[in-house]
Amino acid sequence: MDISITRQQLSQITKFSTLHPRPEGHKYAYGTAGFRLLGSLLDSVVFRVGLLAALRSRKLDGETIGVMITASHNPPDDNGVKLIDPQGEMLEASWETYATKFANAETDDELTKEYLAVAEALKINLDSPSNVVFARDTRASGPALVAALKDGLRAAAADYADYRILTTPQLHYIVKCINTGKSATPYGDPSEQGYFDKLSTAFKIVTKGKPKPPIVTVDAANGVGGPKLKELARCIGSDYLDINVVKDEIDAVERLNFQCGADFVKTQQKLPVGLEPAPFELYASLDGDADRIVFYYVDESNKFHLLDGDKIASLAAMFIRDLIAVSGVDLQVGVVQTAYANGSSSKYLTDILKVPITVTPTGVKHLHHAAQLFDVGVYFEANGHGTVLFSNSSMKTLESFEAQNPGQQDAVTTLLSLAALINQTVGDALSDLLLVIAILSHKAWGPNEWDLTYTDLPNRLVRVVVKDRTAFKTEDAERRLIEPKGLQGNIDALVKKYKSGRSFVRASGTEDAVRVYAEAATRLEADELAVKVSDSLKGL
Ligand code: NG1
Ligand code: ZN
Repeated sequence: MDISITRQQLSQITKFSTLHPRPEGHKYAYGTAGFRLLGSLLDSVVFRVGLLAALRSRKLDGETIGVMITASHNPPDDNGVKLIDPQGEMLEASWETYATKFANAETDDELTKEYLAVAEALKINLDSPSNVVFARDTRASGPALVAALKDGLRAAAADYADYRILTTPQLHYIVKCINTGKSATPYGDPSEQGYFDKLSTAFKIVTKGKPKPPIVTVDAANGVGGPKLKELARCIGSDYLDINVVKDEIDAVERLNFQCGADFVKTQQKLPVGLEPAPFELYASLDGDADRIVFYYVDESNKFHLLDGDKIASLAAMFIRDLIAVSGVDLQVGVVQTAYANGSSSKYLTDILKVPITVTPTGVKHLHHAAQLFDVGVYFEANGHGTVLFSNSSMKTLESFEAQNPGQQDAVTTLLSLAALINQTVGDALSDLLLVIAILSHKAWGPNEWDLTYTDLPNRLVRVVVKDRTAFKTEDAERRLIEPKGLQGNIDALVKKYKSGRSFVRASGTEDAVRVYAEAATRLEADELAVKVSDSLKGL
């Protein structure tokens, strides 16, 4: 390592850092969603994330790292930042600790020391190439945070490219495209147009010869998904698809995720405010950075029916399982869920579809890794974040498969096009939207036929504030408590009293509280079970 370059870089970091002072008294933590809090508290954090991204790229021989500035479904005044690893995956867990350390360094000097300490511990040559790309959502605090990020990247002497406003999954796509560009299997053209072209071409192949799908109305949460979806729909063309985008006021920044969007619809179990749906038409809501989607419809009596992440996973698993069966390829589709997946969905997958399920702790990175173990791994959180991963070996199997008849050939072509249609890096609301529309079009189903595949068990999610949430330790993918001692026995005794009863308690990873989940055969019983389990936490 060239000493003079190192010295120069460290002095630049100290110098630039004085422009991005750390607010006093705030403790930052890189959690499941990166750093996420009030935008006004993030300037120093984003500057420091720039330094870390530069180091991460150097550690990986100059592979490109992504930085996304977004707070997803959070309110407009929040913002956040997270790193994207070279294959478009979430940041490797061991680096989350460095991110937290950087963010909390008290002084400019301490920060510079931390930077050097990481470089030395991981044998990173500060003189080596570093490449970073970044983008942001539509929040008002975005441009200033981008400026802080650029300062961090300049201070650390990284090369960077600003992709301006993108959805989170678009940036994941671009990172993977850049890093696979020279490989035997390039993922795509590393540009927004490349993303639109890849999805629209795949959609047209998957739906070839099928009737044009009925119109879909999409609530874009007044976020970045609105303009991007319109552009995607334009690329596909109105001969193939009719999409009506509502809640697309990205300039009315205070309306972002306000009384609309995927999180509102899922947690409130109701329509976005102001939407007046026609019975049995398909509706969907995105979140603020377009990596989550939930669907819904109303019936003839205007009753709201939610089609959440579990319903999407079941639909996708069924469709892919059937295509594999028709094609005769030797591949296994599996589904990854968390404990929050509705019990009916798990039963449907296991008993009816005979598809294996893995249950992981909450957090997309756990689901993603577990899905990689299947030939074709479908994963979704109930809240609508998810995707379908095709392993490298299944891609090779499909590409080299010699079909014996046109039916087999069709099925293999559809499977290969699905792998292109579905974002292979991360849950992507736009790609998931097209996936669902394509499947419904194949089956000639409307939302109610899809809904009929199984009936959700009534459920209730309660947030309970406790003295110390870290006292809650779980096992069995968060489905059982090992501490506080004795509590699980009480929960078991309560659950036994309810038909189809299930309940579990775990500490939230994103809020200072624990969550109680309960489901049972009827609405009344699910509510009662949730209340009783919550009551059993009193005094803790
Ligand atoms: P926590 O706060 O750990 O329950 C929540 C969601 C997760 C996930 C993360 C990250 C529920 C019950 N939990 O986690 O599914 O989306 O936020 O955003 O929905
Ligand atoms: Zn999101």
